[in-house]
Amino acid sequence: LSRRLFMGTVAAAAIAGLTPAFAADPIKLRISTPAVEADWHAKMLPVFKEELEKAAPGQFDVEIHLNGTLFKQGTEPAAMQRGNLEMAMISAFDIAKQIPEWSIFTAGYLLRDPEHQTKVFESDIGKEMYGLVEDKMKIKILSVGYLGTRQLNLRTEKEIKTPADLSGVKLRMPGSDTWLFLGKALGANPLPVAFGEIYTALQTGAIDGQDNPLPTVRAAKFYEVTKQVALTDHLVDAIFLSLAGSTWSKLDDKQKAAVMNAAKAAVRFNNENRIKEEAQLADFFKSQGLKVYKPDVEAFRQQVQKAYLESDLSKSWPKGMVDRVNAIK
Ligand code: KDO
Repeated sequence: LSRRLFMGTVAAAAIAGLTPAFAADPIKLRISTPAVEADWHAKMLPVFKEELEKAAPGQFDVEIHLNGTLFKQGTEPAAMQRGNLEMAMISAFDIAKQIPEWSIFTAGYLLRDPEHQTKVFESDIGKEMYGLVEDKMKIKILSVGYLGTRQLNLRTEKEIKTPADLSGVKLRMPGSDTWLFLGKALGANPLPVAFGEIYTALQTGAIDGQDNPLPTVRAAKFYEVTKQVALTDHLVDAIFLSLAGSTWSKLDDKQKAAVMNAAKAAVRFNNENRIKEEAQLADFFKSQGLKVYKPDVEAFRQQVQKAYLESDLSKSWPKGMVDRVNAIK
């Protein structure tokens, strides 16, 4: 009977003018992110969708949910692990909550620039660290994207030259221990606030400032409610375009390759555009009336690196990993 039913489905598909392979429901891939529409990691998602459609027509149904409307910032990994979400762009900070070894990539002044970041994750280090995420979190990292280099962006007037100048400054950080650690290591008084609430918190003075890469300061319009940017370059930040393991394991080899290639194309689009824009934004913010300047970056580097190396976080880093990361040229 089941065989006859199956034949019936094929016949129905044939009548509808479809081949059986296309008659199957497309695999739904919902992507949830707090990113705003104007930011490059949001703009790269239609690229992912288009590339995937080209490589595997009709086989996937990609839905893009921005502004944290589907899942709140930081809740995406758990949602993927429970089978409630197929895709997200997660951070090293999200991963470090479940895999302490990963806190190495939350450390300020470790990765040197976007090129170093890409090379590190394309090396054996990437293989090992992605493997941990696959084994322990059942999440498949498809590709790493450059989120930009994080800078201090404050609504206050006083220039920040050294970590001591941040003493008592209410610096918004995303809400997790490793993020707050970074804020503290910089010398500030860190306060957890969700990304979507930063603008209002700056406007009302609930916080004195926030840290994000310049393209995000532009895209989320934080420059409208702040007075200065101190170019501390404290974190070469990454986002990892990821798929729930339960979804990944349902794909055949061709589909897996199509998803991987689409992810790489999307990330390439993000990286190229973001790097280009990042280099031009100091002038744009100056034209908007903000002060943009270099503080004593060495003073920040020394204080931040010391804080990490002396912390409990660094005790969980894989042996020799700092040296291996530094050795990648
Ligand atoms: C932020 O909340 O500051 C942050 O930059 C943290 C990142 O990990 C990432 O979640 C990002 O926000 C969002 O994608 C919004 O750009």
